[in-house]
Amino acid sequence: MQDHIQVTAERIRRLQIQGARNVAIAAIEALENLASQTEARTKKEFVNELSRAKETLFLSRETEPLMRNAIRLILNHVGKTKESKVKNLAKTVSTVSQQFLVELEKSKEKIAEIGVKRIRNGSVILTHCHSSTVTFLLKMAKQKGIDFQVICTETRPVFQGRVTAREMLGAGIKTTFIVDSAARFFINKVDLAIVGADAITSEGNVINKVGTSTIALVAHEARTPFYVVSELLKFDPTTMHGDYEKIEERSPSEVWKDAPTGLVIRNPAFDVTRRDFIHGIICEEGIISPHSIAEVVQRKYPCVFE
Ligand code: RUB
Repeated sequence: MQDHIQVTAERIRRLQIQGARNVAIAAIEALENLASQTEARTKKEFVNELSRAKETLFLSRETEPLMRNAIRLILNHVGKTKESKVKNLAKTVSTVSQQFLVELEKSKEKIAEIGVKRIRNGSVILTHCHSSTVTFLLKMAKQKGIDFQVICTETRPVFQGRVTAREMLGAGIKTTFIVDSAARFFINKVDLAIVGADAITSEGNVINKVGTSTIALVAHEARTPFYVVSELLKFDPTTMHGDYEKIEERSPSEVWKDAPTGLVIRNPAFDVTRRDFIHGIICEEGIISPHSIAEVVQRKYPCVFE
């Protein structure tokens, strides 16, 4: 029963499923699949099975609060229900998962509708890595007939920027591809920098693909607005209690396959952009100041703090 969970976790670990939102969706679908095929005979067995799946999925990547919040939410529902029949509990997993996916989709649309208003004819937008939330927003802008262009960074070491570039071209958006270190060179031509998020801390700092904070600094110096687009559920509740967001460190071979022996290679997947460099977080509740994130999440998703 845990096979599908293992496979999904492995695909997430290997970046075959990439981007916080896609990772969360894959994890939810794997849980649903597990529930639908369960052979558990009692509620206890079923809950144990879900908990094991949770552990495996949580271990797949370190910096994934959206996935964690989604799984917590689903397991919370199962834990709280008075229902004891496994068949009905499995149905609960399916219903809650489906509701979650619908809400996630709605949030993405809402975020795009809000963000699109910041894109004007002639705008040049800089983005980093591949965020499905950012690309959805940009495609919506194109569909609305706004004439703008995109600059995307290649995003070393595993080049997720190429995914963005292909997607933008496919949508008929004029796109320029640059190496990460050229961000400073181009920033004065940029009207708006927009990036996604993997995690948001209680202090309003944003964790996203490594290199994001450099772009934020460069944008700050050039007085270019820097926005983060993110669902509120990327908020990490553990940071409220003093925990630091864990920054995943990936294999050195991603950076240099046949590196000389003895060379120390560091490969953090994410970095932290301080709230002071973020003009606003565009979320499903509107454009908010990073300072108010905990309050807004508390209002919309109190269960995250349980
Ligand atoms: C992806 C990345 C994305 C965020 C947001 O990193 O940093 O910007 O996950 O994506 P990786 P989305 O490729 O290491 O997963 O908006 O799709 O959730």
